[in-house]
Amino acid sequence: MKIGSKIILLSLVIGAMFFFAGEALAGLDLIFVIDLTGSMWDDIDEVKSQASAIVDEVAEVSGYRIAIVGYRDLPDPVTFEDFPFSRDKEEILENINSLTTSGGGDIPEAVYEALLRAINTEAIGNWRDGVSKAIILMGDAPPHEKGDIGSPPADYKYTLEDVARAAYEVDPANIYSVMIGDNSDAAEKFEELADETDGSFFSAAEAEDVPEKIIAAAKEIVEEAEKREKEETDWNKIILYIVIGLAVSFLVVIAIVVAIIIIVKKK
Ligand SMILES: [Ca+2]
Repeated sequence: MKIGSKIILLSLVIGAMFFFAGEALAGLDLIFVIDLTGSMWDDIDEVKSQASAIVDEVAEVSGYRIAIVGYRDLPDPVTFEDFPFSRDKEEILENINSLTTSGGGDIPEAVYEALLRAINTEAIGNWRDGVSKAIILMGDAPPHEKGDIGSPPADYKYTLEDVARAAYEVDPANIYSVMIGDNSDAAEKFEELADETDGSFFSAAEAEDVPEKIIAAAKEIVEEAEKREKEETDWNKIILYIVIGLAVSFLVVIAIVVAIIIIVKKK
C-alpha cells in the first residue's frame, strides 16, 4: 500500500510538471500611446488604413494583448482615451478605427502624463506577470516638462526620469517611440525615452511613413518577446528533465525493493 500511494503521488508530480511546462509564461502586453491632437489627423488615418497589418504583426506572439492610451493635453476637455487590453483582433481594430483627433492648444502635449498612465495600467486592465511588456509611443510634438505653465495653463508635474523609472519598475516595459514630422525637441525627447527604457526610436517624415515605422517597431517587440519566451521555455524544460530523472530513479529504487521483497518472501 505504501509503495502504491508513493507511485500515485509521483505520477501526480510528473503530470503537474508536464502541465506547467506546457503553460510556459509566453506572451506580450503591448500598449499604443497615441497623440490624438489636431495635427495628428492624417497620421491616425494612415494607421487606420494599415491597422489590420499592424495587429497581425503583433499577433505573431501567440499570447499577445493590445491596449491603447490616446492622449491630448491637460487643458483639453478629454485628455486621455483608454482602450483596455484585448486579444480580440476585431475589438482592437474597432478601437483603432474609433480614434478621433482634436485640441492640443500649444505645441507640447501631455506625453509624460500619458506614458505614466499607460505604465500604471490601472485604466486599461493591468499588466500580466511574466510576459514581455512594451509601449509604442506615437506623436509629433514634444512633452510638456515639469514646471511648464503651458497655454492654456496647467499643472505639469513629471520629468522624463519619472517615466523611465516607472517603466523600469514594471519588469521593465520598453518604450518604442515613433516620432512624426520634424520637431527637433520632440525627436530628442522621443529618442531619449526609447534609450532610457531599452526600446528603439523610429522617425517618420510623413504621415504615409507612419504604418511602416509602427510595423518595424512591432517586429522588434515581437523578436524580443520570442527571445524571452524561448529562454523561459528552456528553463521549464530543464526543470522537467530534472523531475523526470528523479522520478525514473525513484521508480528504479522501488522496483529493486519490490524485487528484493519478492525474492526474500519466496525463500
Ligand atoms: Ca499642447
